Order: sequence, then structure tokens, then C-alpha cells
Amino acid sequence: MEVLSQTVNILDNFNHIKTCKPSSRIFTAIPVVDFSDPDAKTKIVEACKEFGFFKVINHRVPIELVAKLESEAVKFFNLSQSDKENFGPPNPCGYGNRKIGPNGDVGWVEYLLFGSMNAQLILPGISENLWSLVNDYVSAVRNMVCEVLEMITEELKIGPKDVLSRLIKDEKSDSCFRLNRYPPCPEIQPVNGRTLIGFGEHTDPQILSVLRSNNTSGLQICLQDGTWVSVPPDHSSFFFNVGDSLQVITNGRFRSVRHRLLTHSLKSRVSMVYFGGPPLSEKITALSSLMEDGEERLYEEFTWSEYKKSAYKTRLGENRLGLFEKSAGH
Ligand code: GA4
Repeated sequence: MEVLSQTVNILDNFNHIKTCKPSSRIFTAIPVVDFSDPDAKTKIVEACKEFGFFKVINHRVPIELVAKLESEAVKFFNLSQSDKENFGPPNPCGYGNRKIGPNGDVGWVEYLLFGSMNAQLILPGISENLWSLVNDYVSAVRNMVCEVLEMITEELKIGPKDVLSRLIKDEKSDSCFRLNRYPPCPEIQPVNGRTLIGFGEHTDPQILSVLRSNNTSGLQICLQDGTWVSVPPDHSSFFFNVGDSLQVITNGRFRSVRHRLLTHSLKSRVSMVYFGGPPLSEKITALSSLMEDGEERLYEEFTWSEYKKSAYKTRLGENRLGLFEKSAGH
């Protein structure tokens, strides 16, 4: 009963959000990018335009590293609740349980947030093993993201190879990382015909995010026509999301994809997500080399620091970029 009332509270929490149309459709058309395919860069750009989302296979990130990090994360989540609470709150680094962000959002999730990876913020008390695996994983995934950004640059023909990748490579880049565990949510799903939310719908504010999960379903993305589709899990691949900043840099050509996590009734979902963000002082605006004659910028220029501050004042599901649209009267 207590669990049920918590569930209803969680659902109430989402009532203010205008969601996409519910659907149990499986996303079978998911763009798959094979790094060993000579056409990879064309496929990436097409996927970023159409969905803001794609899956990468043959990625060269050692699978043993991923497996070791997952098992170390599970060890962490298996600690007692009070031991885990010692690492909280997640501000900007630490443990969080159900509460997401500072503005009252909640989900059926617990997590460890590493708020700013490149600043080498250390989480006091965290096991050395976990810490070193997180660092190795983040640097492997960062390299993969840089590779993707360089392929995008090449395909779009937008100047020096590192025009985008430098934003993530820079030692001042404000990238972050999170380990999530979505506990199983038995018998109470769905409630009143609605499905329980693990992590509510949102777009990522950064440039590109990379998600890897164990073989448990739950991820959904919102298509351009407004329907939600379920992404079949694949523990050996990585899922890439375009973030708000890349939507701005490409002047709306790439789509910052709305996504959310539903709970699973039996299995625990464990995921690791890297968010590639630029240095705080970096100005985010549409790249001149991309703009066509007479094309107007869709968004006001902002620094990443300004956008981040503004994002942290919003609720999870809000349209954060809306505040920076030219037509918003800025
Ligand atoms: C969404 C993407 C990342 O998970 C995150 C999230 C952050 C948080 O969990 O603290 C935010 C959310 C995310 C965007 C709006 C604000 C901030 C919760 C929230 C309500 C770590 C991030 O960078 O932005």
C-alpha cells in the first residue's frame, strides 16, 4: 500500500507535463551505426536529423571495462540504504534516491552522479576500484564521442576536424556521468492505466550523451510525430542522444531527442550515461560555417554556464530551449 501511494505521488508529479502520445510500439527502425562501415558518418548525420538518436556497434570500447564497471556499480547499489545515503546529496556529485534535480522531480530510480568529470571532482569515500573504473570508462567513451563529432564535422563539411570535438576534449569541458539503478516495480504497473516512470521525459542539455544499459528494457524515445517508442535493450552497444546544445550549434538541423525511462516489473535496470558538455565559458550558437545564405539563427547565443544555470531552474520535462528561441522575445 505504501509503495502504491508512492507510485501515485510519482505519477502526480508528471501531471503538469504535456506528454507525447503513449504507445507500446517497439522502435524497430532504430538507426544502427557500425563504426567499421565506410558510410558511418552519413548514417550518423541522417539519424541526428531524423531522430536525434542512434545506436553504435563495433565501437572498440573494451566490453570487459563496461562489464567491470557494471558489476562495481551493482556492488555499490547493493550497499545498505544508510551507507548509500552517506554519499548524498548529488550536488554536484553524489548519491540520489528518487529525487531528480533540485525542483521536485521524482522517479523510480537511484543513482550516483559525477557532476563534472573533467574537473576531477572526487567523491570522498567511494571505493578506489569504482573511481578508477569510472575514470577509465569515461575517457574511453569520451574518445568515442569525439570520433562521432569528427565524423559529423566531416560529413557536414563544417571546417576544422576538431570544431565540435574540441568542446568535449578540452580539459575544462563540463561533462558529467551517472550510474543509475531502476529497481523492479512489480504488481503495480500500470497504475490506473498509466505506466510508472523510472526517469521522466526530458531532453539532455549537453552536446551528446551516450547510454549503455544491462539487458533490461525501459528506454523510450519520442519521435517527430509525437509518439513514444520503446528501444529494445542491447547491452553490447551504445545509444547516442543529441542534446540541446548540439541542436543550437546545428541551428535546429539536429534534434535534441525527448526520452524517458519506464520501470520493468521484474528486472533491475542498471545504466551508465556519459553527458558530453562544453567548457562553462564556451559560447553556444549556430556554427557560421553551417549557415546558408540568409539563414537566421533560431536561438539566442548563450554560454554553457548560462544554459546550465537556467536548466537547473526548470522541471525535468520542460522545454528548456524554448527560453532561448529568438521568437521568445529575448
Ligand atoms: C538531464 C540530463 C542529465 O541526467 C543531468 C540531469 C540533471 C540532474 O539530474 O541533476 C537535471 C536534468 C538533467 C535537466 C534539468 C535539471 C537538471 C535535473 C533537472 C530537473 C545530470 C543534466 O545535466 O541535466
